[in-house]
Amino acid sequence: MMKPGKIDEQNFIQRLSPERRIVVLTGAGISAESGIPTFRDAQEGLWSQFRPEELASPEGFRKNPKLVFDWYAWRRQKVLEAKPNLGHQILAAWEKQFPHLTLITQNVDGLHQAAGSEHVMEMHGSIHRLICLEERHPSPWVAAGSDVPLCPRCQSPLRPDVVWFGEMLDRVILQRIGRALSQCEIFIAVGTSGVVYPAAGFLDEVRAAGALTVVINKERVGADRTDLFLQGSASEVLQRLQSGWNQRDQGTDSPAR
Ligand code: BJW
Repeated sequence: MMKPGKIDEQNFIQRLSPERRIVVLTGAGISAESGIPTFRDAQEGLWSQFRPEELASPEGFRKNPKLVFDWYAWRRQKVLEAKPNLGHQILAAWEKQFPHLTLITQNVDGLHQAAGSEHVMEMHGSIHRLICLEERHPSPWVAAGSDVPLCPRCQSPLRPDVVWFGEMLDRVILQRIGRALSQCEIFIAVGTSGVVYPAAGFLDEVRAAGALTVVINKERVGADRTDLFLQGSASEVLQRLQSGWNQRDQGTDSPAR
């Protein structure tokens, strides 16, 4: 394994190639430039008095379903008003440029798909769907009245189809993620605080197995655990990598092995 910071940006661009098995993991930071509050910023205003675990957990929902439902309805409204940004668009273009790229997102906003990414692994579900609490019957979104809406089939409360703290991730998605990570040669984490498992463990896992790792974040998060740390906004850094790749692709440089 390389020591942290052992590779520079130019060297990384040289190593990119359509043959490489690349995994990109995105977090809330990539959608921040679309005006979507990051997960930990989403406790703003009205919601600032609550801890994330109170709003994003089955216990929180059972204790105060209307509060949690309203928080998700507020966040979903922000998402519906948002547009994907350059960061999402570049990753959508990478899906075509790099045929062995796997895009895993912790985000529930659907903005990667809105930007044109066709194969997105939404590991924490989607804010655009509802399921019922007891049987997980799917339902389209319905607004809450004075209480949370109920499942038309079994009358249990409807909740967003997202993965809350203490809940298991979808088994099939986990298997697909496991396969992608086991084959991964280049791992890029974009805009995630790296505190929520299992996603928080991916970087160490692939790095220990010999993959090259890159972390992109506005703050110095994870800089000491990765081969390359690029500080800046997701769209700015991805754009820089994209132009470096375009120049290399049009030039005569051959990829480093
Ligand atoms: C920018 C930027 C810009 C801003 N450009 N960057 C092992 C050890 C310890 C605990 C556990 C463990 N395994 C499991 C657990 C328990 C728990 C957990 O991880 N707890 C931790 C808090 C310690 N995990 C679970 O419960 C998971 N389930 C599970 O593992 O099941 C088995 C099990 C259960 C119980 C015990 C043991 C095993 C499920 C986790 C589900 C997480 N769900 C949420 C809510 C989803 C729905 C919703 O969105 O409301 O997912 S929580 C929340 O965090 C959300 C996010 O997807 C996730 C990650 O957040 P993210 O994306 O990193 O956002 P932020 O806001 O934290 O960070 C944004 C970053 O962007 C910052 O760094 C900024 O600097 C940066 N940034 N602008 C670039 N423009």
